[in-house]
Amino acid sequence: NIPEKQWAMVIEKTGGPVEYKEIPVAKPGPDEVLVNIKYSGVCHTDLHAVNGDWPIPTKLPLVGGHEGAGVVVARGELVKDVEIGDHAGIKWLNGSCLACSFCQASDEMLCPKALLSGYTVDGTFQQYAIGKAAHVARIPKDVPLDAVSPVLCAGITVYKGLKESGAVPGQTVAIVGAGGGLGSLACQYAKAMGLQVIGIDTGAEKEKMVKEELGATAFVDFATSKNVVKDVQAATADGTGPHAVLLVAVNEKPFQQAAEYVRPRGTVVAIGLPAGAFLKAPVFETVIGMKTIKGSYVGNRKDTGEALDFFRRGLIKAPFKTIGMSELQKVYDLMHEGKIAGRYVVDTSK
Ligand code: 8ID
Ligand code: ZN
Ligand code: ZN
Repeated sequence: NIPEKQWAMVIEKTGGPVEYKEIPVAKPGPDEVLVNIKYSGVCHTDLHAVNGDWPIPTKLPLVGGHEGAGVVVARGELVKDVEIGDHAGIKWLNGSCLACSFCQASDEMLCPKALLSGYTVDGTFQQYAIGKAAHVARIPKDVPLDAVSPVLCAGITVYKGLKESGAVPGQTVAIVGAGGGLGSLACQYAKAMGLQVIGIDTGAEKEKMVKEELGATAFVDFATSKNVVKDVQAATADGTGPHAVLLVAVNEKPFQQAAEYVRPRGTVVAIGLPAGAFLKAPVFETVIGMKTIKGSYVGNRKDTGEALDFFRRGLIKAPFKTIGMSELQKVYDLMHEGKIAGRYVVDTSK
């Protein structure tokens, strides 16, 4: 009972518009599964893809989306370890070669042949999406598909970023963009990992959410603070700054500021991908403070399983709002204005 046609959100050209359309349901290849997507989170990456913000072009026409959670309805003849009826997630890394030196080292996100959902292959803003069986996320059946969908990109990415930061329980991490999709999950993963959180973002709604719902111990409003560097350092116990900084904002400024307020020996992890942006750091303070600056990009299959397990154990509760998939443009508009506290999740049946 897999239909021939389905509803999807499609862009024909870079810049949009994104249109609600009936398109054919694809058939899975030998090593692929077809997932009936129930819910898909909307990541700022989807908006970057529409806008053509990055140096790599997308496929066109394009079905965006890469936080898709649903039920496996078909599989190719080579697929043995995913069953029809299993709950599965299609994430940013749709597939990789599994043979190159990066794949061999479990760094499959660095695979030169990586397939990217909602970017180089069609993604999850459709009712039936294709994923390589080796890479679909295994979602436990007792987990709600709407609430778990943002874990499939935002959750995996911030969990990996926190591991890459080297911060250990008891230490302090600053989350820059704490009120957004990645940021709200970062606050929750950080807390679950035993870290103290300083949230940096703007506005009363995000401040309330970050402090009261997400468990941050301090909040710095980047728009009203007279000196973000001083305010972030002042929010740490000894005033020397956070041990780690996770940059998940879509704005160049904090990428040029974080190395100033991170603690000596501390690590700045760049995750957000503002268009055309550059990192900057004062050489003197970076050297004499022995500071580390690095990038972090989604996560591997092991990180995926671990991030999902934190969620299954009830450690991750980040606010989300659900909206019909046909209203995706509204979500993009709010996202563009920076007005989303937490994540939007689209319901593919509407
Ligand atoms: O693997 C990766 N590296 C990866 C994975 C997933 C997403 C990277 N990303 C990238 C996205 O492409 C995007 O560039 O992470 C970025 C954040 O994605 P998001 O969380 O989905 O975006 P959002 O929900 O719009 O949240 C952004 C937040 O940043 C705040 C905004 O107020 C918003 O809450 N912000 C901004 I814009 N400027 C800020 C500043 N100067 C700021 N917060 C603090 N200081
Ligand atoms: Zn994403
Ligand atoms: Zn590879």
